[in-house]
Amino acid sequence: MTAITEFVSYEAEGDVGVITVDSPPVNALSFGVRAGIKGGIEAADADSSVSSVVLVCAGRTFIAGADITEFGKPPKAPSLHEVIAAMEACSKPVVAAIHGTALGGGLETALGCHYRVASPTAKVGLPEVKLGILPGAGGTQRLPRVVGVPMALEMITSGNPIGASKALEVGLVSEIIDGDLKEGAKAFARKVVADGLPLVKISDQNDKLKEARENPGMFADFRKSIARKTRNFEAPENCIKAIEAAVELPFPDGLKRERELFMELMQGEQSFSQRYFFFAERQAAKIPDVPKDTPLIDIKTAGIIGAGTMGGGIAMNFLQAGIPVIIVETTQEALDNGIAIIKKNYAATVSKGRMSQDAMDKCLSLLTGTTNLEDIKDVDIVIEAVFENMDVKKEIFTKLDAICKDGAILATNTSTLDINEIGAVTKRPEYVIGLHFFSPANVMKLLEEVRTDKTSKSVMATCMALAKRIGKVPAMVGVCDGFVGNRILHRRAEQATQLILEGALPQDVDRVLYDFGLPMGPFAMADLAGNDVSWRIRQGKGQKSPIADAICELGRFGQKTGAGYYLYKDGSRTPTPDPVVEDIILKASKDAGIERREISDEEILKRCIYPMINEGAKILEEGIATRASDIDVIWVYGYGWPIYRGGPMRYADYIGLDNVVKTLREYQEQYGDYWKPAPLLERLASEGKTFQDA
Ligand code: TC6
Repeated sequence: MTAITEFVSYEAEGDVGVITVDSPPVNALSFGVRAGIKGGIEAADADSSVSSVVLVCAGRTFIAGADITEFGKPPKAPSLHEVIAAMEACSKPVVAAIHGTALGGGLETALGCHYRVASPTAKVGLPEVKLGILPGAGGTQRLPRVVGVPMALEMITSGNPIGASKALEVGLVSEIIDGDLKEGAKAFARKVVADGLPLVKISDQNDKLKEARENPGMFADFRKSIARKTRNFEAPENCIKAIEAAVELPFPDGLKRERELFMELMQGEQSFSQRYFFFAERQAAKIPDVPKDTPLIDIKTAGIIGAGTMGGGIAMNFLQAGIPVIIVETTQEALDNGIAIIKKNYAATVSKGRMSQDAMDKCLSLLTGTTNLEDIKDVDIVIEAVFENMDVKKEIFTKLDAICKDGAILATNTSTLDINEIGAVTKRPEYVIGLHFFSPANVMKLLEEVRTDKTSKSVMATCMALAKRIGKVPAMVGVCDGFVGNRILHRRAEQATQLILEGALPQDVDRVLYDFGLPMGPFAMADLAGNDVSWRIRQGKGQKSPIADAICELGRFGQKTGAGYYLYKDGSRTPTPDPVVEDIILKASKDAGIERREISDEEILKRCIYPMINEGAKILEEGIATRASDIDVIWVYGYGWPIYRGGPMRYADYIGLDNVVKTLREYQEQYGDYWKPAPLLERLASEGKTFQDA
């Protein structure tokens, strides 16, 4: 075996030259891998003992893409283009042997081979759009030449991979290899030689482009079909333009156009933020004081207290991961209702074709309902999801402590209450943790995990791993009112309310935040969540909020009652501004002695977002969040902050912390100390640093 580079080796195995990439964790195309593959091809070409070549990867996956850590650094030859060109030009058939995932540059490398074979569990895709870029090594030119334009448009603009059997069906791979992949690939390569099959250069193939050449309207239709999903994103449009170039231009010119469109994206803020977020998400899964090898608690079964909206949604996550769930309610009626809703949700997913009937049946077979708390005595983890009341939660945790087996994790889904206080009623506070799911709990990706002063490392490590198992993205935070997500949300809500008192209307505030990229503004969100919940919390705390209270006093609890800050006519979910609400707002301004004024969109945006940033800085300073990027993960996955703006903290870095401080100081002078910049923010700004340096 010859080491071509540190990460790539070449060996003649009989009459097949085998190039092996071994660059953990995911065989990304760093300089050493690119140079190694090119060198391997040259070695195979020059090796008279071999008549074909196999490219295979060691470890858990084929090449998972370009090395994202190299982006933004000066390019180092050979480029991926040169590597792929060398493979296509090889005088002997080159076969890619794919296992795990062939993604991005990994699939582009495979498309540069003359043939591809795959193991049955392999997945292939071009996920670059999720990083705000496009497949820049010929992917937009080669993929449509193999699978046709409609499927290439779908794969490249969604970034979603396809499985091996689909890849076989559409001709992206030639054979699925059961058993030893390398041996299977070698046998395939020998067959290519024995049967005298051609050295297929995808760049020469034009047949699959014919359909689009004859139907240029295809692109306009496709643009329309994804417009809502891709609102404000730049990358999907450039992906489409690049595929159009594949149809309209000869291959070399198409490649050039792809390059221009790629560079445009690569140099933009959106892709910077999306690449930042890729690593932010992976960082968030790591807790600095919890070592990687911390022993995990085996979670085989779960108990969920409360079959309401949250409890039911939480249960669905576990069922889908194949973990049996016992769900507990106080009355049979509430239990039946809760289980009926779970079934209805699954049935809706099946009817949309997103789940098979078999999978639904399997999930439901893992679900048991009970009104007897004792029935959960043997589960490995309990998640309490009853309404937000400290006394109720304390009572439940006292009972759980008495009933549940030793070593069971006791988690609460509280979004505001002090979990140290909840843990203190048990004899096992080290097993108590917050697992804050976001509504709808079966859909939202975030799991805000809350460690108390006593939560053990093993419980934390287990819950981080569990999050991944049930398809969530976790971020670990500390105890404080509202934890990270809602604490920041409250700052925005305060300003949204203040803005409508001073002169804006709900639709103005909501429009500005929607245009910024959020899925909806604070008032539409309040109407969706139900205004009665916060009304009751205010009543409990003896607090008042003139506009919100007046709206609730009219029974306008939001979408569910057909009216809230907006009207929802005839069951519609589209908010319509309502003069009744405007009157309430004008009266509230008058009562408060406020002379209403015109408020610019720019002021609305800054007034809503800058207090969030300032609160984020305080949260960091207090050690409630470990990293600024964890706050961003929470806001992207829990509240729909646009990923192309990275998160509130990354957005602040983009604006420049000195600019944020300057505006906060101006507001402080105008409106008082609420706006005082957090000391951490002041310090970073004065040192010319960013939150990422904190
Ligand atoms: C592209 O190809 C563009 C080409 C154009 C060229 C002109 N680079 O996700 P995991 C790290 S763009 C560098 O936890 P999994 C990751 O940070 C790329 N590092 O594992 C983590 O490091 P840590 C297109 C990478 O088993 C470790 O590997 N490709 C890369 O849950 C494990 O990752 C993609 O977008 C990379 N490309 O999932 C694919 N990929 O341990 C991106 C991963 O220090 N990758 N790392 O935290 C993935 O989707 C997933 O990693 C996975 C494995 C499905 C491959």
